[in-house]
Amino acid sequence: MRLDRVEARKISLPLKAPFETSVGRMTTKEFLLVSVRADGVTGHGECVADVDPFYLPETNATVLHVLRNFLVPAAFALDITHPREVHPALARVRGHEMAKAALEMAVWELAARREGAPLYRLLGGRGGTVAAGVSVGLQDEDAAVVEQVAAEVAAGYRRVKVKIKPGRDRVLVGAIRERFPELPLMVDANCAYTLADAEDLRALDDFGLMMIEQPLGWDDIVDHASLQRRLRTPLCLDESIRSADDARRALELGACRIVNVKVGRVGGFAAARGVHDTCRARGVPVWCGGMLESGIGRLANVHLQTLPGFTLPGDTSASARVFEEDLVDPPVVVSKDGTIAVPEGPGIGHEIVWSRVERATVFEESWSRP
Ligand code: OSB
Ligand code: MG
Repeated sequence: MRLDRVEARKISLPLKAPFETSVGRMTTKEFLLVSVRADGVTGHGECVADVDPFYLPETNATVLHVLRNFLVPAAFALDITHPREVHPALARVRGHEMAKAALEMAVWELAARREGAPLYRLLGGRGGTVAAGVSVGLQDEDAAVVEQVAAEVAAGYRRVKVKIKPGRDRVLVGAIRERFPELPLMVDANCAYTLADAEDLRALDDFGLMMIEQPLGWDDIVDHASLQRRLRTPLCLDESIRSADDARRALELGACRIVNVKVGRVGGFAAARGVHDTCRARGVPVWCGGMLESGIGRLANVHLQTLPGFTLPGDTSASARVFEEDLVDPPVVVSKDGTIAVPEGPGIGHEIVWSRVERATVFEESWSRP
């Protein structure tokens, strides 16, 4: 299979409510949707880069640059027999995992559509349902976070994650624990702490958290290993894991006991499966993170987490929590028992509503095979 055409469109979707983490407050989701076509069939991949480089270094602008000048030309040169071949073929480009992932995910989705099969089948997963967790942002008042947690518990989510930062940790988590003593609860710091804050993080050991996600530097595993030795609570790495080798090194060093897998952060489905396999071989649980994706990326995450090593609920929540109107129909819904049905249709398995995509598109650029 040779790709005939690649298209990248920038899409802007207002969030229902601002989402605040230790790195800032987001009000609009702006992302690139990459579409690839071969023999009249088109597949789609949602890029997880943002307008700013505050989560990881890539931005929508760097993704577009790297796609246009390096990744798309490399992809046009390939004769693809299986989508797993794409990631290694892009290895000459160092880093830029989000750009690689968007293109690579689109090829997997295309391959699934060509076979008329749901994405999970190509990935080696299974049908059924996946367990849904939810990520709750910071609010000006702790009481507002507690109320939001209560709403998510009532909606049926199987695990709640709350964002923390220095000065907004022990008291907040204590208030949630007081109201929900048994709730599977975890926190995510998005790199806001340093080793000098180890005692503040150790204070969280009292709350029986499932894990503390990425407390230290986005490119660190050494300090995380020191910190893990001082904590009872398992650490989970997000930002620091950008390949299967990163996962192996982090586990060898004892930098974490759980890994958050995001397809977009590690360079695509093949790499995500690599992280999954590396962890599974060592008995380390993984779960699927989220990037406030539209339904297109959200469904890709649903399919990924049907792999057997995803033993903890992910950050895949219902579309309606985040957007007034999703780009897919039906939207992603979470049932009262806190699960999401794995689609059985071809590719991501829900229809993309092109009229909504068109309305949300800010600009587009496309390339044809020379
Ligand atoms: O650190 O997991 C994170 C959203 C954007 C960027 C980073 C993160 C998040 C979330 C939200 O926690 C997960 C979601 O609901 O998609
Ligand atoms: Mg995180």
